[in-house]
Amino acid sequence: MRDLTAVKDALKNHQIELPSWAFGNSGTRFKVFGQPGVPRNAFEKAADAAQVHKHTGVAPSMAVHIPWDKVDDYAQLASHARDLGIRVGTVNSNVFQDDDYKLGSVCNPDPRVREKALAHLLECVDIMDATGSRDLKLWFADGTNYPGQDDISARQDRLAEALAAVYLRLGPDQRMLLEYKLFEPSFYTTDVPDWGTALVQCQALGPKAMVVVDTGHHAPGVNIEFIVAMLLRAGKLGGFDFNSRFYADDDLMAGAADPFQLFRIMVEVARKQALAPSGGVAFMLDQCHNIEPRIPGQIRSVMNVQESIAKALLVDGEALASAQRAGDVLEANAIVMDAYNTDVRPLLADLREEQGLPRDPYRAYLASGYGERIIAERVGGTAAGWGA
Ligand code: RM4
Ligand code: MN
Repeated sequence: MRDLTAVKDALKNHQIELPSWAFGNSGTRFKVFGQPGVPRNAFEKAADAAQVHKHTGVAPSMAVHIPWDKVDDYAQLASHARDLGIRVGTVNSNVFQDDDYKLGSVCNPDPRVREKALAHLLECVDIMDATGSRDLKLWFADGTNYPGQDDISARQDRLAEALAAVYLRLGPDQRMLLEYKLFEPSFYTTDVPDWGTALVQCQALGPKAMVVVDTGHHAPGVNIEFIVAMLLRAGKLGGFDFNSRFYADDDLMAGAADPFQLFRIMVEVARKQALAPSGGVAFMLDQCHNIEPRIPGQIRSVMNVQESIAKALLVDGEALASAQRAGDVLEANAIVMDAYNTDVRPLLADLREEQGLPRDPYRAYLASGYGERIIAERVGGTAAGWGA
């Protein structure tokens, strides 16, 4: 059993970033079920994100998505967030919702469209300068639907060219995180479909280019913790987009479908000492709350991530290493399973209490009255949602 003080210290230092878009209305391509009290703009999203931090104590930043979170003055948004006790985190670019991007953005065969997409990515770096954000997250919907539609390798060249231009624009402390996704919206080829493609593109750029692992972006059955171990070994794991899936990119609450997978991923991260902010891994949520209330849904996700980390930290590293050296398969597996099967909820509740936080952030939020207040106050205007 690990030293509990060390486990608690690691948990205290760990930070989880919230996605602004989780607070707006979202849905499937069939229907968006709007909810009352939803934010109308990025400022109100920040207020909701601050509630998650207030009750959990571990979510001090909110990622923004441009143009969904477009504001006139980004420095003002950053200072508004600071006043609320949080900060603006990763800037997510969006080059997938404009008519021009039908055949792709930075991989489009038309140079005019490529230039337009690149200009948006560079604008996102300007926004990072204004907000003081470290990371630019790049996810491209680019790909093709039919064999022969475009040249697979020429599209990689166009991608590399755009990424190189963005890379050059980054400040000394800024990074770009390249995200991969197996398919959707493209169904035949996707230009960044997997960690191999993302890694090859990032390695060609340099140390400020890192790979993001979105847990929902793999084929069923893929061993994500293996990918995480490989990226950590290469020094290229820039961050996670946590969400949970049963089938494809379901974007459900982290840890909902397969908490054991989340634990196995965290074991790899914890064993490489990459949990602390100094490890350079951004732990972000990327979720949509289609049917459940959004703020408590985010709180639940944060708690699920925390529980998986606490369990990962409970793995007895020395005993595991010695069982592995001895080739004791059953003992090594038992050590990992003992940690997973530990109920860490009392440990986390005690830790929160020691920090002056509620023992149960989910119930504390429900009792706070904030949910009722925003329903009463946020009347009129247009509720934030996808497709800004
Ligand atoms: C993508 C990807 C990106 C997210 C968009 C909304 O599938 O996960 O990270 O920004 O969805
Ligand atoms: Mn994502």
